[in-house]
Amino acid sequence: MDPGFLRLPRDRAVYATSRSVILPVPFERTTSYGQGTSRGPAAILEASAYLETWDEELGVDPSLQGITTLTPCDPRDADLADSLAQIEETAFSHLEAGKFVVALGGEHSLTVATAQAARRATERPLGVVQFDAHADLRDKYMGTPFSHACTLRRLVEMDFPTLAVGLRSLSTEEAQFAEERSLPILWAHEMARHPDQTENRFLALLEELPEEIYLTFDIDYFDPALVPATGTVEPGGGSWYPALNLLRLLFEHKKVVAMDLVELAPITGHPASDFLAAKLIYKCLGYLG
Ligand SMILES: [Mn+2]
Repeated sequence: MDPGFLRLPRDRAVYATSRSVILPVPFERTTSYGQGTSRGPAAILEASAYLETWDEELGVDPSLQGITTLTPCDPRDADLADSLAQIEETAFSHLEAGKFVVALGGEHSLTVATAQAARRATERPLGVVQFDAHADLRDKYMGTPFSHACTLRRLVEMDFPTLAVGLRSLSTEEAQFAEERSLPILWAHEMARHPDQTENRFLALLEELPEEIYLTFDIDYFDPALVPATGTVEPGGGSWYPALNLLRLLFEHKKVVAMDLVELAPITGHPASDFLAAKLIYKCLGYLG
């Protein structure tokens, strides 16, 4: 059994009084290059045990809000569609109970399930904010429409308004689809050229989205010099504090109802990426307030 998130004392990890739940989803079926995202949740939980719970930026201890770590949701005997349906039902049950759900991937394909669960639970329009190197707008990839490379395409087709941040890799087909649908995208090259304008542009694009938001954070958003432990690395990604600033703005300006962190593929002996992922989640729980 993995330690719970932050290895909290028992009274801060009681389900009934927890504001948030951590849902490990070691789901990996369609990874195309590197593998190992199924080991992501355990690595994040392990690293989280060594984090300090005091947040020096916020001047509070966000763990006092209560954080329960759930049994992993790992429907590995079902086919892809059934697996996603099981993940959706699991996430939905906790959202319906009023919890802020943090899904730990696993590969990006699980987001279709968790975002849909969040929309059913809120019963209102739900925007999706995606931090990612890749557009994930393919119609099909390696024979399946449920691939990690198709996640945002499915969400757009399900009428989720989206905002993508940090993109720096997509196919011609994906670029055409984004253009046709006028999808809002904050490109990595623009963020690099005009770093002083990034926050204002992010806020302006955010304003166009519904009040309630699902956050999907693909760890390959970050530069691989900072986070090498992911399946499909792309140079030129984000760094730590600018990413935190954008996340803080997101939580301040919108009601984020659930989130995931996906595509961490731990490298044995190099725990820096695992620690970054664990801390990123804890920072988000602090911004949730
Ligand atoms: Mn990606």
